Amino acid sequence: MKRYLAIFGLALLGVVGTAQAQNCTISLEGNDRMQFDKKSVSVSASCPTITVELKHTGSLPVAAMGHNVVITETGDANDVAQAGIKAGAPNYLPGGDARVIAATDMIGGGQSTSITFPGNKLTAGGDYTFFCSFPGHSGIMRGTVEVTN
Ligand SMILES: [Cu+2]
Repeated sequence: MKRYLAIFGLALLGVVGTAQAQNCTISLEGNDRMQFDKKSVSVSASCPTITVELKHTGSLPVAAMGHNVVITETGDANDVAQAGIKAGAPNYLPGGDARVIAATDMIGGGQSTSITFPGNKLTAGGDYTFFCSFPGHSGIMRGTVEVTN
């Protein structure tokens, strides 16, 4: 009987896990070859809080190979990246820009950083992009943020 209960319990956990499937963390790695480890990430707009984690797995200093993660609507990504270059070091990000939905600190090799933002800043099914705003990086270091409910 105990065994059946255990199996039933596991099955139930499986069903609940699938039904919620809420992903509240975006986790990315950047390296010394100017690459993120993912081309797309998925996150749930229903999360009260979304965490963006960035780990720089390289060894080059932030001034030479800095990485951050900036999230904007896809239509704003190029303009925000340009504004970031104008804004200059160390963050390469326009201050107080409403088009920036979320942005981590700029970090160098061996460092990690994370930020949180409210899930309701995203809309399920919307068209969002993540990119690195370090000069020259956003063309390659970018990907899709898929937003589910
Ligand atoms: Cu970068």
